[in-house]
Amino acid sequence: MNAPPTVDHLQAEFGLTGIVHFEPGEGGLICARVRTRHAQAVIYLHGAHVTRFVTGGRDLLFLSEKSHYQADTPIRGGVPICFPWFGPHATDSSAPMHGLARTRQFAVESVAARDDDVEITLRLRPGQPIGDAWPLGVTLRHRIVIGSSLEMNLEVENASGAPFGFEEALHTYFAVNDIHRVEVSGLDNTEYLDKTDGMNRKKQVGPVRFTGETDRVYLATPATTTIHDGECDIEIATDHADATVVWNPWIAKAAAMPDFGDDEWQRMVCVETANCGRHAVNLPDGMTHTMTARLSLK
Ligand code: TA6
Repeated sequence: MNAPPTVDHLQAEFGLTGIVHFEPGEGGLICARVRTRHAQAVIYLHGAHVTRFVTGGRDLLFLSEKSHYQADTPIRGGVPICFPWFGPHATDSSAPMHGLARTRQFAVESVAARDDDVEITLRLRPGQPIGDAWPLGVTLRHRIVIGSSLEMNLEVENASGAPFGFEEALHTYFAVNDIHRVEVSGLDNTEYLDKTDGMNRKKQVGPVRFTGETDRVYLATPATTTIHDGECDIEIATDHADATVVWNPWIAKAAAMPDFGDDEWQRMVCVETANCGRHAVNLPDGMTHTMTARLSLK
């Protein structure tokens, strides 16, 4: 298997002067720093992980000050990619939470500047099957467009010779001023599974508000939700995503996470764009599925 490219090689092949710069980031992990007319962003090759997206003077993403930056651990915050399963593995309790992609280094497939936007495509194509969860011939691409909004396209290409079933999520951590003042609209009258209450099925009435640990998988969700934090609104527009996961660990769970500050629960909320559970994808051989989330400051 070829050695991963060096920072210098990546900068020489894909760098764009004054726009995209590849460099060692936290923990020596390689990242791309992106600067456009409308926004700045940071994207790690580790997990194809967007860790920052700053526009209108505000970073839309939360990044834990306690996050680890090492090859075998996901970065805490930003936009972790959950693939090819969401949550615990269905049968293997020793398998990592949220799948395999967020702790693997992606390759840079392309970098392009288009008008005021930058598009970076990162690719993960294991050289051999990973268990039976990721057969040979399945390629995962993360096509990220940095513009006045952050557009993330998670593309699964199946050339394995057989149908491929998977779950996926863009597990986005949003920065908010105070979770007690946050409302998430767009999920009214939607059914959800309450993971804090034995996965009981419930119906959302009005906007989602936060008064304790919140961990819900909303089903058959509308394409757009909006986070209101009292100072600004963040719109999440999606394509080909049938589930939305809403999570805040609150006090006890925050204290139990070594890579998360004890008080950081007050300044974040996860609103995740997903296809999981009954909305898992079954992709025929020869087909490609793309799930999109577009984050905009309103
Ligand atoms: O998306 C919500 C969730 O599944 C929570 O149950 C919690 O486990 C969270 O993801 C974070 O998971 P992680 O493996 O990143 O610590």
